[in-house]
Amino acid sequence: MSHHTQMPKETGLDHSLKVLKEGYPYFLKRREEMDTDVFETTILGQKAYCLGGESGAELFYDTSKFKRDKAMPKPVQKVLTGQHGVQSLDGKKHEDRKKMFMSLMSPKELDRLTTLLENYWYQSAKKWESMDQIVLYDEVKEILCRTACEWAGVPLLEEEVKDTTRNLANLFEKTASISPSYLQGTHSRKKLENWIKKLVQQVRNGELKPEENTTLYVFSWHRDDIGKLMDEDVAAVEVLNIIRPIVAVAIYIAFTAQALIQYPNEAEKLITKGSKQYQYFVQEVRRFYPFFPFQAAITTKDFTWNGYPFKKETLTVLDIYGTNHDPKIWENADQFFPDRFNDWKESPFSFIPQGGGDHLGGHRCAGEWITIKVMNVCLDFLVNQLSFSVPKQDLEFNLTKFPTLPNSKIIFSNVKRTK
Ligand code: HEM
Ligand code: MYR
Repeated sequence: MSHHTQMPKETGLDHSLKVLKEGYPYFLKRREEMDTDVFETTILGQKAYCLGGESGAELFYDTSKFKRDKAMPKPVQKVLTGQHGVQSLDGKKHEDRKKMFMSLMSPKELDRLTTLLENYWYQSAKKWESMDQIVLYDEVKEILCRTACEWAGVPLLEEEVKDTTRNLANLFEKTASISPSYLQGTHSRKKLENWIKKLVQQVRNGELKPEENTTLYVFSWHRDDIGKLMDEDVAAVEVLNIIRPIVAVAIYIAFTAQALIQYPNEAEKLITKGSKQYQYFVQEVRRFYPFFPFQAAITTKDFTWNGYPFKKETLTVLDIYGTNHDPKIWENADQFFPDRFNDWKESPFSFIPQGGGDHLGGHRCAGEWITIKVMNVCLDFLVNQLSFSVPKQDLEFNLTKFPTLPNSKIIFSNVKRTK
């Protein structure tokens, strides 16, 4: 007989509004109050388990107990992720699809992306020299849109750059906003899916011949375990699952710049301490700043964990932000301190800005290495290849916006290239 204990529980009717009102810290606040890595609450009109901390994350990524099919709320699918993509798959189907994504992530392909990115940064920086001031976040979104499309083998004309950047950004900027802004998100998704779907058709009928190592080629010709090509709609969703999040790295670049401005002592160390310090800085930006707030799954069976009974078919939420700020894992968790990564004992479940567990065997972010690479390249540019002034501006960020961003979006003036 297993011994059952009552799971800590937040009482009351439905707490969805509290999640929206309190924002990123909602789950950690409850976990600290109840001193627990797991508690039960009611959100989206249903009972839900909330997991966080190292032990909670480890449980969440146990694929014998949780599935992703139908876990993501529909409004999120209709804007951010699309439907029937890798995020919603389980078991063998997921493994096959995830292998397809990870096949793009070789060091050689990351180098190709780096070269494109450096080139577009350089061109933009030249343009900035003749401007009074720039909004860094907006500029970087455009740089990353050009980089992502070219890297993915997706043709993009100069006159399409502005609209495409805006539509891709709408997918992650408007997901969690209230209408009519949300409707712009659904509209952008429809447009983008139609666009990419046509390109997949053209690849398949031979009208368009992207390089064989590119996303567009690989995804258009990928055959699953039973030898079937993906539906055109699904192929479009998956190509967007590459180019959208590359553009979203702009949010981390805005926070990187915010950190350079707010923590001049840490910025100074980059100049005196060399390349390892860049890696610590990037990791600390990913830990410290709020981005992907939480992830959802559904229990596949009844089971007991640490004495707590879990019921089958129950929504379960992983607290990403709170795990990265968990005082049980991180000393002075609310301080920006890159050197903490100097002697960090690497664990797949304590540092989870882009999900935890395993890339191939689980749902951990397929683009984590791209993200880190892009952030390193941009940090180097900001520190070593540009000079700029920082006019008075509002650098705060609002913890109740998903995703959030420094309010000013980072304004630079007097931008000059130093190399
Ligand atoms: C999944 C965060 C960038 C592609 C995820 C997940 C998170 C995440 C939290 C879900 C993990 C889970 O389900 O347990 C982020 C953040 C990024 C980022 C904060 C910064 C911008 C990227 C990039 C790419 C990418 C650059 C591709 C080039 C994916 C894909 C998945 C995913 C394909 C689905 C994986 C699966 O379901 O197996 N990401 N990501 N992401 N990410 Fe990212
Ligand atoms: C991407 O996949 O494009 C990168 C990260 C985008 C983050 C957007 C976060 C706001 C949406 C909240 C979703 C909650 C999921 C249950």
